[in-house]
Amino acid sequence: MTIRNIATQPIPGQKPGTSGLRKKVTAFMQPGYLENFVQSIFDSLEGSAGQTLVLGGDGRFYNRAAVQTILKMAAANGFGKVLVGRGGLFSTPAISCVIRKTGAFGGIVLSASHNPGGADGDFGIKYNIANGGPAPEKVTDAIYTRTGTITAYRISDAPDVDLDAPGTHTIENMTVEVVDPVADYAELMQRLFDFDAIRALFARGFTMRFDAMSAIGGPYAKAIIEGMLGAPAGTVVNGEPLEDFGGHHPDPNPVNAADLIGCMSGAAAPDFGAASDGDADRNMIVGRDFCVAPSDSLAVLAANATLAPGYRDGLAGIARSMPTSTAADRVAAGLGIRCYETPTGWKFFGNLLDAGMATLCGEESYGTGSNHIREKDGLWAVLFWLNILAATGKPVEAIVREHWARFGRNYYSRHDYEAIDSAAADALVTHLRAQLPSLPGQRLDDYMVETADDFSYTDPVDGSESQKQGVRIVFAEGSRIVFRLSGTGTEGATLRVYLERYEADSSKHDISTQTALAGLIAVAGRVADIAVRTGRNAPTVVT
Ligand code: VG1
Ligand code: CO
Repeated sequence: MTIRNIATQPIPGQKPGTSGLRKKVTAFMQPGYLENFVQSIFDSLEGSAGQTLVLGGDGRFYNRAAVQTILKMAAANGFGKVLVGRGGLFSTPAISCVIRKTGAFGGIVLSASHNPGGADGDFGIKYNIANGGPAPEKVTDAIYTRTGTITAYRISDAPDVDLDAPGTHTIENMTVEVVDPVADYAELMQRLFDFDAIRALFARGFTMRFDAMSAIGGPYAKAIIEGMLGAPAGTVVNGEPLEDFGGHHPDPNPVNAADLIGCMSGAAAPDFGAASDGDADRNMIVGRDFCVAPSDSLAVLAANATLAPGYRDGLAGIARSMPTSTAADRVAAGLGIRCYETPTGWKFFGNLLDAGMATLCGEESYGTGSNHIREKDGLWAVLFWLNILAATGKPVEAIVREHWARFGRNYYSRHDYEAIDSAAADALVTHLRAQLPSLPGQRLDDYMVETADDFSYTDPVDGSESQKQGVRIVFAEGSRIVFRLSGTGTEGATLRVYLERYEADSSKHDISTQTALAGLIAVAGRVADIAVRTGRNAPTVVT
């Protein structure tokens, strides 16, 4: 075995977005593409010599090859040990769990998460720091800067490691330990939730359908829900991780998980439905003929948190991303705790969790989590719901309706315009920004603008600042429209329009969401000139 120094040159565009670097898998497979980025990560770290790294991915196309390359590069860059999931697999929450549990230096997550996979799909890579969470912007900025000056990468010419053989292997002076990707995570879940009560619920005949969308959530859901909690075999469907996710788009929402939504309708429907995304950090919660909006899910979990053993002592605070509905704020106010508003992306929750300022966090994009790890966690949310269902004996819909009756309902929807022209998207945002000073005090149809700004965030823990995180127009009585461009897409630009309207009156909680928001949708279209500027008459995806 020898370590080689391979000459390379900077490859433009290796800028991490909302959650790591995501590109078409064909881009990642270009010579030096992955290597340049990985070397830039390693060059940006201080004190990594002899340290432990955790490594794995969601099993999408190119996962195995990328794991082998990174192992050889980690050895050549002086790491002492790498813990890699069997088969090169780890869900994003499980990597976070293992980094924390083993006190590792950091981790590398291979995933493009909710983006499609396969030979024509997307690939991604993300660095996580010692707290188990995604690297903050200070670190990702340093990595990106390094990609612009890199001249060589270091790699061992050792043979491939047998990733299917649990146990210890060596590359140069580095140990590679192939570990069970599920065990530590399952053990943590067992400590947070009342497994006895959930087991008794299933024993009473409670039925569930968990759709893992042929992604990495399957092995975790099978081991925990069917294995430890005794749900019948077959409760978890699409439970085998496939390189192309079986052609599914592993982004759990009612559009992409239409099959699950279909199964949750009618008299034969199971009591409870759930799905997770490519890397198993997102969750969708479904009752019989009833979809739970992610922002509502966060609020319901917060309001009922003390039913779960891991949260029995209550919450220190709640955090949500700015575009997420303010339903959680109402719960926080009721509990007398703070609700923090952060930019989009889980990396902004890390400091609040580390400082003990927030216990639960969530995003409107089907992401929920807590201080148990530093990533959002799909199965965690599903188990939390199961715990609540077991403790209350009520169906999903009743729990949500009672929540609305108590706190009011935040009608909420996100409209995505995918793969639009990048220049047109930028111009649309510029046009919105130009209107910001004149909007407050204006009446737009039925809505009076109270404030309008481009969201900027100052981290209350380290004072770091993030600007231009989304244009928001806030109306009297709490209605909002937020516009931002996606930072995870790989084709053109994606415009996200977030719409929210609060309704306190419980006799008005039965309107369909799009009808309830129709007035705001019209205002959004006009203010941003969406149809003309995007060339689209309707959004690509409505969630
Ligand atoms: C999207 C979501 C955001 C989420 C991010 C990563 O980002 O809106 O809330 O944190 O994906 O989720 P964007 O920039 O495309 O809006 V995942 O499951 O891809 O790690
Ligand atoms: Co994800």
